[in-house]
Amino acid sequence: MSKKRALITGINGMDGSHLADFLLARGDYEVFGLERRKATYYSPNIAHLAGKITLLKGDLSDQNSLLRAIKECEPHEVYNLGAQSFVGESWSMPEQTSDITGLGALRVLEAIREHGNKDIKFYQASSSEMLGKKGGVANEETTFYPCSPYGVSKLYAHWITKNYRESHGMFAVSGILFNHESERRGHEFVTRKISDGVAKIHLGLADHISLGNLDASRDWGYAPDYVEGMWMMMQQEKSDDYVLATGETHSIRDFLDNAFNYVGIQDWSKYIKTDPKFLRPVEVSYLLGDASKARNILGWKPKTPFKDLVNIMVKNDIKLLSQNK
Ligand code: NAP
Ligand code: G4F
Repeated sequence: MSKKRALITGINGMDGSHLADFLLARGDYEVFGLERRKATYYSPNIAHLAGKITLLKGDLSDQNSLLRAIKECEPHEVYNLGAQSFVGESWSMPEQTSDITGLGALRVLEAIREHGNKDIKFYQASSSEMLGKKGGVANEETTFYPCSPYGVSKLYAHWITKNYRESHGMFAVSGILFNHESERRGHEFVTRKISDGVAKIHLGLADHISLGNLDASRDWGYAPDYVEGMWMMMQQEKSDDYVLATGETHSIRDFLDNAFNYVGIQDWSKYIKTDPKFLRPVEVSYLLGDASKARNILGWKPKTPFKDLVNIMVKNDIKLLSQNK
């Protein structure tokens, strides 16, 4: 039986690499990854996939490169995971964020439409950051109130995905994913900053971590659980929007508690410095998702409890730093 072909934008990001692992482990996919040009060729998240996936050069700001990638790969499924994904940075680069995170989705949809194969399925990586200031428990029906250039860009991408579903009859899914993390998370995000910082303190390589607002709460899950949910959405008869979330929310302080407890430290206050440069012009204080629709229709549920997620991340950073010591 011939394999399905999946094209993943953002292949070397956290989710892109986990999705590639998931699809390859299934055994019935050939995986293509879109990677933009960079000065060095080292991509740690996909180093283990050398020879197992095909990398195509392309950029979400360049329409023709996307069309060429679609033509070369002839995909059955396209997962648009590429983005300027760091909320904090979106205030310093609002235009670039809108171009890549917002218009990038439109360009991928247009490349698929231009290519003309109506059977290609499209997944858009939408975000709980679109909910922004809403507060409370959110599901697919909750009104959006984004409050960062990133959130606004994601909302454009979310709506253009729905629009292409409705106006062109495309199979175009939007996965509204709440925060998910893993040992492959970028170092500027708060969870990785903490796991890396705690590992350094444990190994005597640092004496503090500088952070911003410790009171914000996030619905944090484990990324490998979430990429399975993305795939499940793409296997449905009809395309739709789905929330993926754990249904639990924890503050940054809770994350710190768990991370420091893993290395045997109960009172972590002397290891944390607050630095105003990590505060945001507008803060999303609280995110909590209701993934009932995904549970009922897709049969998806998160498998990794919060405590395990924190332990996986701290353990991995201790291992990485010990190897490099
Ligand atoms: P990530 O690790 O930051 O990965 C983003 C990827 O996008 C990277 O591979 C990056 O490539 C690529 N990219 C950036 N600009 C590009 C451009 N101009 N052209 C082509 N590729 C470009 O993000 P993630 O956490 O895996 O998230 C995956 C997607 O889900 C993102 O769209 C994110 O916004 C969204 N999302 C994430 C979460 C979460 O909690 N993780 C929740 C909801 C939604 P480089 O390595 O070259 O920079
Ligand atoms: O880790 P964060 O930067 O993630 P944030 O802003 O929630 O965004 C992530 O999740 C979104 C889904 O809701 C994705 F769409 C997005 O791509 C990304 O993956 O910040 C989490 C919280 C914020 O409240 C922030 O103010 O942690 C707080 N925080 C406190 N100190 C910090 C820091 N965040 C960062 N990055 N660095 C700090 O020092």
